[in-house]
Amino acid sequence: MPDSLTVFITGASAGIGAACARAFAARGDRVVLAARSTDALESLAADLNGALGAGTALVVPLDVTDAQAHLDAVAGLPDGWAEVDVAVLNAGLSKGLDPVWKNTVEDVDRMVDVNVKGVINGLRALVPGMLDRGRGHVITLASTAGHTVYPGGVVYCATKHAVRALTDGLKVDLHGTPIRVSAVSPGMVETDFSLVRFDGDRERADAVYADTTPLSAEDVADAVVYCAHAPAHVNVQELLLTPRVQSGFTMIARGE
Ligand code: 8X3
Repeated sequence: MPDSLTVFITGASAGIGAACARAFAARGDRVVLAARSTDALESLAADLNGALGAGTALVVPLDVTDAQAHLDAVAGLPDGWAEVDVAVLNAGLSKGLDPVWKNTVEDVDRMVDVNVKGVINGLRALVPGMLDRGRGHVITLASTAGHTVYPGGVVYCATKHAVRALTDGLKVDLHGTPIRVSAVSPGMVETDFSLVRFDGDRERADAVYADTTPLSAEDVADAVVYCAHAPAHVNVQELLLTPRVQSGFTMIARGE
């Protein structure tokens, strides 16, 4: 792998995806910022290109649930950006906190489409080029929710179990090739995650992180960058990280 990587990041408009973009760019890598919300991407790209030099960040509008759009986005990358070294398949979300039989059809479709099919669409678009070039690294954002289940989060947990299965399965399918495959599985991270889950209910979202110290998006980005820049003979299969206050995946200490 070259020392300076071209990194394609889905869900790059906010949270962990945006933090990954900043972290990779800060160490001299170039970042392709993919998401539906192009206003946020343009602003992040302007920041990075202004601070670190033109050609640091490229904006690619992308709905990860659209398989053909994913293929077209990767095929349409301009010269100098097309050889993606690292794919950070980060786009994901949770909707609602209801028992599984009460989840709305819309919420279930959204979680499965983004979290599961979005990853598969990314693999279909990005892995063939890596195989052609004989180098590459796929990093998925899984979760502690891929290791457990908790009340109200069953569909979300199922999608994150699927992300871990897809990641482990990709490694098996790529056996004997130089392509690396990693999952980064964070526990509680303070981002817009809970705001999205609770449909913009700020009070309910803030209560999730009240009186405790969750991971930040930057903590998770550090882990992603570590996987990508580990020595070439090392494959981080999974990097599981939680805040110190989190135990047993679902126990959170407060008021320490
Ligand atoms: C986020 C972790 O436990 O809040 O992926 O669902 S959790």
